[in-house]
Amino acid sequence: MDRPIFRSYVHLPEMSRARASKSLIEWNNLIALCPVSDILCSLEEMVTDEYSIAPRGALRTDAAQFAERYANGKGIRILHTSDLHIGSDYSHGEGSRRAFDALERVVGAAQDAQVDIVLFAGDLLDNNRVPEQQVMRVIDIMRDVDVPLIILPGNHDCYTSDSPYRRFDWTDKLPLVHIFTSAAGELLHFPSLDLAIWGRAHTTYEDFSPLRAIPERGTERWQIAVAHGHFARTDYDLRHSYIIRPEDIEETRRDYIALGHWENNADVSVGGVTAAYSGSPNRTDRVLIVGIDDELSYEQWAI
Ligand SMILES: [Mn+2]
Repeated sequence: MDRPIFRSYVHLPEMSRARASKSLIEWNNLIALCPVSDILCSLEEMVTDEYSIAPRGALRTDAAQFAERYANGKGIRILHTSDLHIGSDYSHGEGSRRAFDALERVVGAAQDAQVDIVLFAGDLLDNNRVPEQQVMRVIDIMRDVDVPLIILPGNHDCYTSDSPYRRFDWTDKLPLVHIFTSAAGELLHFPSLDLAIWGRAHTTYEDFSPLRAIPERGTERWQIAVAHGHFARTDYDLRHSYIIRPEDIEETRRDYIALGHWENNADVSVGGVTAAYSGSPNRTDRVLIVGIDDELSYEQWAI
């Protein structure tokens, strides 16, 4: 299989829908020659390019500048990232190397920004067959984080019976890790931060609506939800799985929705609800830092 030809179509950010359709037809001729995981990853990338929505806010490259804002010691900082796809071997076997490199830089950013929480909004792992050696390497890298690490299983690393989140003991070496495991949703409470975080794990490969019918806000001042799915702006988008409609976001009444599934950073705020895709740091070389003092905002952080 000549992968460079296959992937050449997915790196055209200006690709029109007509050209994308033509590419899809050409892809169909290649499908028999490609591992399914390659096709899924590349389709995700193309969809992301086609639906790219501009990120919001300035790109920070200076950690000190950010720290200054919180110099008074007040406020909460949360690092939001997603879609590292650890264990992916597409892209000439470079996928895993890039993903581990990105994970190390994410951990470095968490330390530099002195965040209170690190949030992975799905697809940290590329699939449920990621070997033990790679999972242990992930855990080893994460050991440098001394604040709560919250992991939402996405559609690639869904919490099935053979999930690496079940097969290996994450809490042994990461006492502050929390992995969402419930299809019904779970609410995590952080009393010292006056904050709650709600998340609903992907627990099967079947389709569902990640933000539909989420519970009312809790009693804490700040309410965040984390979800892994596809934001649909038009009926045309409804052909995708894991749909998040604009009204789903607005009806959460949360202060922030930390989204994953798209490879690019995108702001999809609706009404009074701030919502953003962090994008994959493997590709964007950035994470989002959510800052909460008297109000909530987020900034892109180059890593
Ligand atoms: Mn995904």
